[in-house]
Amino acid sequence: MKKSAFIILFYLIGLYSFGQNVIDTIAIQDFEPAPVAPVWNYNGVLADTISGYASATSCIPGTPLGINGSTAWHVAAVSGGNLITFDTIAVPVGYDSLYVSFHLAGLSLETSTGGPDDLDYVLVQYSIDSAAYVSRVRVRGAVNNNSFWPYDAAGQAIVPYLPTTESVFQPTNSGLQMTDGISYVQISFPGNISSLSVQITPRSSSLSDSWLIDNLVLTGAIWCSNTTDSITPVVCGSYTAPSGAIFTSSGLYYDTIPNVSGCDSIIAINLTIKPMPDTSVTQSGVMLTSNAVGALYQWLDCNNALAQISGETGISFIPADLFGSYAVEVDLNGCVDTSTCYVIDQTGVDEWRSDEKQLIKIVDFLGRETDFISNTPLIYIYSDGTRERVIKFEER
Ligand SMILES: [Ca+2]
Repeated sequence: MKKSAFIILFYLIGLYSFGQNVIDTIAIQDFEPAPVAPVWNYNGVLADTISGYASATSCIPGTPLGINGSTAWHVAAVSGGNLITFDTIAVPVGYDSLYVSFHLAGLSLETSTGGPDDLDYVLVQYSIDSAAYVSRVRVRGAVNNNSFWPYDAAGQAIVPYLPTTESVFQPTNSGLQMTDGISYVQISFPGNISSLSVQITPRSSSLSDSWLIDNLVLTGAIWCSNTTDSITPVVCGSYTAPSGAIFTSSGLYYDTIPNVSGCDSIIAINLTIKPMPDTSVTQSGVMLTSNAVGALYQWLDCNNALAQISGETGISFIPADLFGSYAVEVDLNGCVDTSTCYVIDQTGVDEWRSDEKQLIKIVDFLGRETDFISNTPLIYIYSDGTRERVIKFEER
C-alpha cells in the first residue's frame, strides 16, 4: 500500500536560548600502562610509577596511590627533580577557555611520619605558542616540614595563566593535612591560543617524601547556547521526530537534538495526526464498494499499472469489462491510501438467460441506491449477482 500526501507544516513560533558549558578532554595522561585517549604524551623518564594502596606501615595506610588505586607518577628521593615535558598540544579552534589540571598527593610510603618538607616541591611551568616556559605554580611540603595528605585533601591551587610569576601553595603544619594539603592543581588559559605545553618537576629529598601525580588533563570549555524551537506538524498516520522518535497520536511532545554548537536544540512538537483512511473494500457480486466513509475515491486498474479509471470516483464501482482487477485510492482529509486489488470475473455470467433472477436494487453510476429515473443511465442488480446497464428514454 502506498502512503502519500504526507503533509508536514512547520511553523517557527519562537526562538530563545540559555547556555551550558560543554567540556571536552583535549589531552590526558593517566599514567596507566595502556593510557586512555586522547593521550598526552611526554618527553623524559618517570622516576617511578606506582599503583594500588598505601601499606600498613605508611603515613596513611590504605590510601590510594593513584586515583582509585590506579597507576600514578611517583617521585621520591630525586633531589635534582624529575622534570617531565608534556608534549605541545595544538589547541582546536572554537574553545572559549582551556584548563590544565592534575591531582596530587604528598605521602610518606616508608614510615608513619615524614612526608614532603618545605624544600620538597612540585613545580608547574607552561609554554604558550612555543614561547619560553613560565613558572606559574609551586606546591611545597609544609613550612614546618614532614607533612602528608591524600588525593582527597581539600587544598587546591587554582590560578589563571597570568601573571607570569610563580604562586606558591603549601600547608604550614606538620603531619596529616586534610584541609591545607594541595590535592588539585589547575591553571586556566584563554581559548584563542594555538598550542600549549606543560613541564612538571616534582622534587623530593628522601624516600620518606613521596609525590604522587595522576590524571594530567588539558580541558577545553565552550560556552554555548541551547536553542528552543516549536513546530506544528500535521501528518497522516504517524510522525517521525527530528531525533528519530516516532509518535502515533496527537499531542504536545518535546524532542532534543544537538545544535550546530554542540548544545541542545529542544523542539516543542505540537503534533496533529490525522487517521489514515480505511482501505477495505466490500465485494458484492460484480460491485466493489469502499468501506471508507466521507472520503474522495478514485478507482484504479490493477492490470494497467494502477491507472485511474476515468470518471469512476464514486464510493462503489462496477467495471465495464467482463474480467479485471481493481483497487480504490481513498483520500480522507488529505490522507491518501490505496486498497489491495480485487478480481471481478463476469465471464461466467449470462444475464439474458437467467429466468429466475429477481431485481434486488437499482443503483446509479456513483453506486448510490436509487429509484427508477428515466433518461438516466442506471444499473440493475439482480439476485444472482448479475447486473444490467439500463437507460430508458421517455418523451416529455
Ligand atoms: Ca592513573
